[in-house]
Amino acid sequence: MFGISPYEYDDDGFRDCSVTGLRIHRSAEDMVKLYGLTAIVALVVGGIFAIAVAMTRWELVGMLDPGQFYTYLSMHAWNLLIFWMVFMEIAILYVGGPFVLGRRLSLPSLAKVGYGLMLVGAVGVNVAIFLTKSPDNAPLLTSYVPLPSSWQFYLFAIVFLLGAVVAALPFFATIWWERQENPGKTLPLVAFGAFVTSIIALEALLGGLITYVPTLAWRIGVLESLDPVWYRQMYWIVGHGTQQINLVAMIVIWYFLTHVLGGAEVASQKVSRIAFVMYLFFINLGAAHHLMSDPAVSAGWRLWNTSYSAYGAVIASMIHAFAIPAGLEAGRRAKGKGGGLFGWLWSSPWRDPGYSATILSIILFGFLGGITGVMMGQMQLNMTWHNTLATVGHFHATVVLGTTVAFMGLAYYVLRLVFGREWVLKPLARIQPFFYSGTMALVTLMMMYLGLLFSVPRRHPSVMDIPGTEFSFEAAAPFFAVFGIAALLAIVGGAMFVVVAVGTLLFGDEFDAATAKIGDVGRLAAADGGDEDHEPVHEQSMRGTFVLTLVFLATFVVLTALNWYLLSNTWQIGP
Ligand code: HEM
Ligand SMILES: [Cu+2]
Repeated sequence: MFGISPYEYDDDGFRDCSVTGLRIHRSAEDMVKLYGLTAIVALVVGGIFAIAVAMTRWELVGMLDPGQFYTYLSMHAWNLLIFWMVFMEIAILYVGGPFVLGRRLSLPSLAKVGYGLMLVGAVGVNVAIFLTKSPDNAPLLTSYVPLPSSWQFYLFAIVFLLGAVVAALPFFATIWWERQENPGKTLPLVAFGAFVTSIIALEALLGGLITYVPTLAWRIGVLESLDPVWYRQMYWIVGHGTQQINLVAMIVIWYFLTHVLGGAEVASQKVSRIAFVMYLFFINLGAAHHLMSDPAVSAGWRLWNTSYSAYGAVIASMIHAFAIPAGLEAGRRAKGKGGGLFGWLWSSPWRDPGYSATILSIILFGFLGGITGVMMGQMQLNMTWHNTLATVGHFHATVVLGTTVAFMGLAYYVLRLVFGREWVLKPLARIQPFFYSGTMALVTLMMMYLGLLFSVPRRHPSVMDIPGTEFSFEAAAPFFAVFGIAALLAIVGGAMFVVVAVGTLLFGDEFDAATAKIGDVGRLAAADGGDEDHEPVHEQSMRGTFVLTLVFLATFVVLTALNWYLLSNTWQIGP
């Protein structure tokens, strides 16, 4: 497909990847290309709208008027959070299933039908949002009832969700055939993680259909009314669920790329698998953390959710957060790559954008996205975060610093290993992950400060005041200046990725695995089964990771204490 792959396939349509050792079938490879490229188009569209949205929130520029702001914000959210991510995730399923298992993609025509539906849905949603006219409202991400959006918006959202369900079916069929033909074999960890991702995805997508089908019926007058409380509960099955697909897909990439590029060896596959299974049980309960300040939901449900259920998923995340760096440390020590406390980390291949993106994603997701998520997921602390810019800071730390950066890292390797092209503009590619995540980290921090210290609201085009009141946010202006400049730089960082990716596709030389530098473990075959001639991984020290864990714990404690202190200052108690 696209006629730009230099690879040759055997008579059955397979080829061997000399870098990963995977046996790849053309049916899956073509679809990975198609979905991956479409995702990048969505990233570009959403990124362009980021400029206008950020430059409106920076009052010095004040780009859009209130009427336009919500339309642009909705375009930003749907293209990035939904279309960029979900197209990419289907590609990841096809890598995690057929690629990793060395199989052809089952039911390939459904992959095409699914793609067609998703594309029609995505284009339709874009047009519907862009043409929104009163009395309809731009939907934002949440399209909360009873505010009406255009019926076309709901319709195309349904088409997209349906398409994604159809696109997931070939993955399930591939796994099913694998089980039929090899009943005794366990799935490799990456395929197992992809399988868990797909089950969470299916739950989320079905939740989305349960939400949007009645909403469409209501909008076109078939249903007289729709209960807003019901809507909010149902909506967050898909709203939260899609974020958990992002999370689990990102973690699968972390395992995959630290292994292929950095030589990581997971210390206990069993523990990592258990952590994936815990997600299945607990992650959906987290959906209620979006309703922590919602008066319609009972306090009992909120307490149960915050105090017990959510932590089942948090523990699973903590297990991965330990297992991945520990696997990297042990794997690299065993191969003699760096001693001392952190030698294994400093010596690792930071100049490889696939690798640096992965490590930056792990660190920044953990420290900025993860810690803030657990804090604001507590019923009490939620009161200081809810509906302020701090919330937006939190989720840009998860979906941008975490998922988007990890997806970019994977995309660098899809360009090389699937499209068979060597990167162009290598110096630019080398700094891109650092530049993008560094500036974006600043953006998220500023959003958090603005929200927590000044209570600047989210989703608000008029920044320095609240219209109709005496209220002024003047004191926050310096933070907005840093935010605005960092946002512009972050957009440049995103554009750098697109320039390298598109340039590579159009002008890249043929990728030569024999001479190219791939991480620093060379041509490590994923299929090598760990029987290389190096020291046993289990005998390696993991003290570096242990120290990092203590630093993480300390940060967690300090930030939580600080947040409770800020909460205690919110209201004066007593005379
Ligand atoms: C350079 C990159 C980016 C910048 C500068 C940026 C900036 C912003 C700003 C200023 C807002 C509006 C805050 C408000 O007024 O409430 C926003 C909202 C949002 N952004 Fe981004 N963003 C970027 C990338 C992304 C990416 C990559 C994603 C998803 C993967 C994303 C997802 C969202 C979502 C879901 C919203 C909220 C929409 C809503 O409230 O309904 N952003 N962003
Ligand atoms: Cu959530």
